[in-house]
Amino acid sequence: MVLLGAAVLFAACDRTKKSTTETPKATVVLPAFDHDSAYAYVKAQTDFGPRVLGTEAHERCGDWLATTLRAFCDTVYSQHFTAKTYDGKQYPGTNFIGSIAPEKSKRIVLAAHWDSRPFADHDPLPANRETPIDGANDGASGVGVLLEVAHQLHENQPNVGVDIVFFDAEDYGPRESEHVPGDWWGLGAQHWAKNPHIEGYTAEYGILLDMVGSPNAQFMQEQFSMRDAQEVVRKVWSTAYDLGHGQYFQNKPGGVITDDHYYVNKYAPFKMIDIIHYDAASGTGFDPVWHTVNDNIQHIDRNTLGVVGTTLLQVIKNE
Ligand code: AHN
Ligand code: ZN
Repeated sequence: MVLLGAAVLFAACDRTKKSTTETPKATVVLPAFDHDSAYAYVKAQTDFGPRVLGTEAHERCGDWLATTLRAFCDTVYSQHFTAKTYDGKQYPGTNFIGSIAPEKSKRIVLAAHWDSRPFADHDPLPANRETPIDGANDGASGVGVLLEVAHQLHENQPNVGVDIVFFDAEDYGPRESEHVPGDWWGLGAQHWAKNPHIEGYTAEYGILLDMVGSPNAQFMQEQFSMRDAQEVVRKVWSTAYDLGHGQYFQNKPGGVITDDHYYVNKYAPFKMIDIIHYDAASGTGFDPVWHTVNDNIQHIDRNTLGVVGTTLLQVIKNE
């Protein structure tokens, strides 16, 4: 009887929670976003193997990204640069920019990084710590969501211009055990922010996606985003809430993260926020597979990709 009582109580609590944050109201129409398609785009990237600077997998995935973007965007730019990494090496890097409705002056940037980390320095097993990672979540998830967003915007032209930006060379920062002063993360974003694909380019604002594919991900309000573009954070989080995605987009402060958006905010003439999975309990602040060999396609949940994709499409529709 006690057990049954507890079960009923639990179910009641669960229902209350759902009705306030999860179940869309009858009037809410979710924008079309095919989470299976987004998932297939994530898998297509990880199928190349780790997209580490200087490797054939990296080059082949880059070619595929440009081709795929061309199917959905009016203009695609491949911006080549030299990535000078913390270990004294130099690699060819490429940022891809896909423009939708390039004639429109009011523009929104949607971004993610497409390279993957050369070493799993946070793996619990020391033997794995030099292994390059698939970066299914750390990299490919954001790109997969944005390719499907581009696909949907191609079917249904937005009222604003949209630029989809895939940054290279985000994740070649020093290992956790190394201490190398300098700005070694976000090399592609630093290059683009200082050298935009069009001279004098600017946008209303930008939204960066990073690690948007874990099951039941939680997106807290990242603190550089709040410092630099609080009104954009509020707009995105309240849009997600209105769609019934309040369980994912939580109105709570997240980490302080030196991600690609940090460099855009430092060097470009507009501000960018970061939608990034935050897990205060994991020890790293990110999800438990972060920078481990377990950041692979098995870890990706289509529902999370769908939540992020529909939120972005609704934000754009509201502009
Ligand atoms: C650091 O924690 C130094 N950078 C977070 C940026 C990052 C790495 N995003 C994905 N991988
Ligand atoms: Zn990373």
